[in-house]
Amino acid sequence: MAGGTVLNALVAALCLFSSPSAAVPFFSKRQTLTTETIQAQALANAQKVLAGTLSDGLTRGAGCNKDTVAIRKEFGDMTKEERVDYTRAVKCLLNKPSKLPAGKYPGAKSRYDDFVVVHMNMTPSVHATANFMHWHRYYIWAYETALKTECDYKYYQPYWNWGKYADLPTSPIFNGDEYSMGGNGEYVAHKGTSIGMTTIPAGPGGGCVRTGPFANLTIHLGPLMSTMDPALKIPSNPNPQGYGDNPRCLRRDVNNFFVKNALLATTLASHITSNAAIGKFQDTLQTDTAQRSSIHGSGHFSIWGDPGGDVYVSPAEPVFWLHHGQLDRHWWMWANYLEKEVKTRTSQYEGGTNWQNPNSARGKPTDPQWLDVAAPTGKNGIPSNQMFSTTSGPFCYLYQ
Ligand SMILES: *[C@@H]1O[C@H](CO)[C@@H](O)[C@H](O)[C@H]1NC(C)=O
Ligand SMILES: [Cu+2]
Repeated sequence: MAGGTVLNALVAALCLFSSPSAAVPFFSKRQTLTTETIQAQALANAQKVLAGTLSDGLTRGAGCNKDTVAIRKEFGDMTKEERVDYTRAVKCLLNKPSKLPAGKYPGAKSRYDDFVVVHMNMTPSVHATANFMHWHRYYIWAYETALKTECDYKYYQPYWNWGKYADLPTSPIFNGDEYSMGGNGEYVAHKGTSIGMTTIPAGPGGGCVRTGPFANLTIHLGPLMSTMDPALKIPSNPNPQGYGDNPRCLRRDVNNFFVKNALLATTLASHITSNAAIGKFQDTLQTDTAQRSSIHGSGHFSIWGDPGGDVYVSPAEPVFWLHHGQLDRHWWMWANYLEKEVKTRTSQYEGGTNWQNPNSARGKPTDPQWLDVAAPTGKNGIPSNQMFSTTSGPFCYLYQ
């Protein structure tokens, strides 16, 4: 891809551009629900759906019920034992061999990297598209499944509640202790960046992660679209598609710029309560306004660094999965928190199939989605309409 095309693509996907519809304010005077109330209502309704006392319009087998359903927790709400088992299992995937064809992706050094390659391959067809949330739901579930089946992880995929921590570097996710997801990067002098309408100031990190379970983690794939200060001289990948082996440290620039604005709990609640149709909901989730950058992009850029700030390679940042877990939860809350809307919202599907072309072919609920080598055995190519609910199709989980 040409540089300009690549930048447009980033802007479209990591969400930092304005559109006429995005000028509509999120806030409305009648909205007073908190994210806690929204969560509680969504869970109550989703449990009714599971019990068969409320219809979401889908059919589901008896295999997923109140006794078998998994409960995904916020990372900080997990016990220390649960958190340590999670990072142990992630490190296990980082140490297992890749299942990709030998030689095709020289930077894919581990089973974990298989997931990164799949995301790199799929990026243009799963961002700013109809399947954005469906594909990522499927992708996270496949990762959770790999942690459990290939690395004996005993619990479920955690999420990062964006509105919960006012100071991210000292939060249970990033405080760098043995129960965290590793610390911030070491401080190195660097500049911020400007993407679309948003200027991101340099944060308190920028260097290698030296503390916690992912201290000195080596990243091999990418970068493909780094957003870090070029003065940091992050080495380029030997392969133009980013698939070559480019060993370098995991860098973070965990910062509070976004949690003070786009990721405030009040902003998140308003986003859920102010967008009744999926098209509006998705667009406003992924696009900037003059007031604030998009919710999805803001999570990524709260971690930033390399590869966290790279739209193609960002799953190589271990906290990617907590961020996208929360994105899935945000969609789940939107679909479930109003009892009368559950049926309508569950099956809504709208948008194109290519991130750079808003006029690309419309996505259809029957479109199969692909995870290739990341799919659990026999579970590749599942259509989007099997991903409408977290308790139907291949899934059986709720959020607490
Ligand atoms: C990480 O690497 C640095 C620099 O090589 C080294 O000083 C440090 O001990 C390492 N830390 C861990 C936890 O391995
Ligand atoms: Cu993605």
